[in-house]
Amino acid sequence: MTHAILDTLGLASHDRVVEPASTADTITSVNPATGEPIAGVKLDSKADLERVLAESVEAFDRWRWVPAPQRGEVVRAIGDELRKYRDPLGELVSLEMGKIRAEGIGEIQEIVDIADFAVGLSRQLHGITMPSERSNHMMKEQWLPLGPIGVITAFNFPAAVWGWNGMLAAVAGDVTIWKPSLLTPLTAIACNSIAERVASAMGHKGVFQLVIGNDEEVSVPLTNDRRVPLISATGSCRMGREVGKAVAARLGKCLLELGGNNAVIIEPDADLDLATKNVFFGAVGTCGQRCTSTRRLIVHESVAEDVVGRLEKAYRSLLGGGKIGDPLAEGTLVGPLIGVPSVEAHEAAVKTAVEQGGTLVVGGSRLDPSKLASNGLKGGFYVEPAMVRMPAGKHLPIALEETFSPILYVTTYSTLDEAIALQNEVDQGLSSALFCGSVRSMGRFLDPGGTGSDCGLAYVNCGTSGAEIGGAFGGEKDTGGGRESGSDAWKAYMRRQTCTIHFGESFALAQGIRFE
Ligand code: UN1
Repeated sequence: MTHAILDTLGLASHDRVVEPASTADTITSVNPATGEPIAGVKLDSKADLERVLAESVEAFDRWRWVPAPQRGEVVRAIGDELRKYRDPLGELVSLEMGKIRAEGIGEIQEIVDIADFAVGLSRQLHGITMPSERSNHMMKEQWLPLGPIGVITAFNFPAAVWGWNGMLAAVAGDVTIWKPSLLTPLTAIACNSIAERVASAMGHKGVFQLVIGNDEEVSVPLTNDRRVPLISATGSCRMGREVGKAVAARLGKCLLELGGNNAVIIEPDADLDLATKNVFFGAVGTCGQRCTSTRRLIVHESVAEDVVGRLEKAYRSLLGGGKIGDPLAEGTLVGPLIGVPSVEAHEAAVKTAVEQGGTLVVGGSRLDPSKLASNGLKGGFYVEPAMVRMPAGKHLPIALEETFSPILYVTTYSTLDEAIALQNEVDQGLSSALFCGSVRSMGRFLDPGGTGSDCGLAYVNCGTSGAEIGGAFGGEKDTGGGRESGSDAWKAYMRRQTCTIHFGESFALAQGIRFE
């Protein structure tokens, strides 16, 4: 446990953080850039979860009484503290998850941004009023705190997704019980400790809870617990189906943010330089480990050779130029995958694509050990991002699946309708993008009748990843339908009450019913 970052963030002396070990009650956090252990983390048991649940219920009973704008003041102070620690926290994200430093820091910035958003929101948790059909009656809606909420997050955004949920939940009057990925527990401890420390110092202990444990001891009982009215879960479609089923069985609420299989369409009149840069970032950035990563390129046949040529050049300069490597080193563009299973899945998908008739244009293997050494790397889970061409106008079966690694499948089309049909052919519906020069193509893609992109996120002349916090984030179909972050996503963390008030004297029923 020699990392300076752990000292700066107070993790080295945190009572949950121990020497690396693999025992039943400890998990080791591994640096994907080297394959070496960073530190051990004590796991929670069912009994620990029970204690956390009881504390959460008590904390909720105090927190719900605090007026929303005062809850906003607490979130403001948390945002300020996160600003102070933004860089070391971002570096911890890079160390534990493997995304490059700029993206790690960007992730903490995303929490700061949503904290700011939530502070403003704390004075705007508006309900509407509506006219009553009866005289001397008034109707209005109000939004009330929901309770302790469960937030299950994935390794790829080990901090920001908690922020999106936790900051909104806090102004809403809820207590957050965070269950992070077991691949990134240190980031969770660091972020949650800051939030809980700041809130406690302002007299509000227990608003930010953390449980770290396996499915059987922690996730399953948390998901099944009726004291937790909302489970917000980010992860695979498989996980989402299980969580969704369990929560539905007790008629609880779910907010699901699951897989994506996002495409970019490039029209013949698009700015090809802009399009190529965005596709490249979307496909190889974060080593293809965003839900919003660009996985498919649907390019007009008249510009396909040009675009593929530009992309191939970019891939080759990435592979040859020492730009894949230590995520914390200056100049690195692509870090490692999270672990060995991801490396294996990457190679297997590329192999399958070729077997299914695809043509491998570039990349696709694990990074050659000799290249690793020449880049000053000792180990780690590195791969070459891959680009695979599919037959014209159709998908290879493998392209319909989400492989969580940097593989870009390319096909061509002749009409925009055909391209949109291809884009919508997958089960997932998270993010989509169109590059075009004409307002007609844009209108077709964003058609108000909904016949364009079927995704929750639709971009024009920008790439599929890198959403801002101000919009509602999430997707349709197998992506799960949930919305997090901006816009009116806060409503998921509150319950709506329709209030009808009679201030007259005469007995009156709705629908004109007489009951004399
Ligand atoms: C995810 O990959 O789970 O839009 C979230 C983006 C980020 C969030 C991605 N702001 O790419």
